[in-house]
Amino acid sequence: MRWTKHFALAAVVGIVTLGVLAIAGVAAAAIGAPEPWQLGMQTPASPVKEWIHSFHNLLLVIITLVTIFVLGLLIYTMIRFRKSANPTPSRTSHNTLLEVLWTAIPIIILVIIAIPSFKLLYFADRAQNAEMTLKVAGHQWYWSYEYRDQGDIKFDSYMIADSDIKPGQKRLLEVDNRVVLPVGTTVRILVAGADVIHSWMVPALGLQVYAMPGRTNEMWVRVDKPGVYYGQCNQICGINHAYMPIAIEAVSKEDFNRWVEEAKKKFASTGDKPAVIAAAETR
Ligand SMILES: [Cu+2]
Repeated sequence: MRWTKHFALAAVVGIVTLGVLAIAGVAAAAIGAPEPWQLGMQTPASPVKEWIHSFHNLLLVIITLVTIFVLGLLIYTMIRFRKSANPTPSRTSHNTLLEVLWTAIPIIILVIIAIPSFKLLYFADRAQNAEMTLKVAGHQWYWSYEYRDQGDIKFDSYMIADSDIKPGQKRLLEVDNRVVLPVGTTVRILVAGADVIHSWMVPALGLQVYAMPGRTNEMWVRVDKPGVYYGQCNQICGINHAYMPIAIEAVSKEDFNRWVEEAKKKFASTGDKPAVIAAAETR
């Protein structure tokens, strides 16, 4: 049965190649934003995301091995026990050893997955010794932010419309007022919804928090590298759901303190909304 072996080998090579491509795609992605033809997740830039990333890679290895094993078993069975090679089938209906194995091995695999999964959930859940707090509120269809520890800075953040976009700005991702955060600082993030359910998601930082009306959800972030990290609302929240992006600018602690002083003056009077958004809201 030489062609059988060749076929099985080709299938294994194909699956392994796909797995390697998926991991390579992760390594090639740029910081903080999606790329054309990107494969895999964005490069991690926070401790939570690093962990999510390595957990994803562990799952990728496990799922690849399981898939190769099941595919090999299927191909072997189809060829070895086909009618012409096996005209009088066996009438065996039980095999205690096999039954114990095919119950125990999947349980062991699930436990191997569950342990790092629960550790990660608890790690991401609450900030240990947070140094500052950012309050986020989801609105139809923009975000508003509050820095209570920095003299109560408050501002709204709207998407830059296609008609106003400048060269270099990312379409559907750039906003008028970015969230500014200091790098290397543990930031507690409190998220709520002002009208309907939204979700505040920034992939490169491993952030995804539901913005529920009447409830405050918590998460935390410590941005490792300065840069701009983009995200979007990822809970369908109405007609402009796709047009309420998030942009986080991570800067050094000195630059952050400078920004705080400027922001106190800049956002002293808030409430001005771009005409496009105001019109959409009253529609
Ligand atoms: Cu939304």
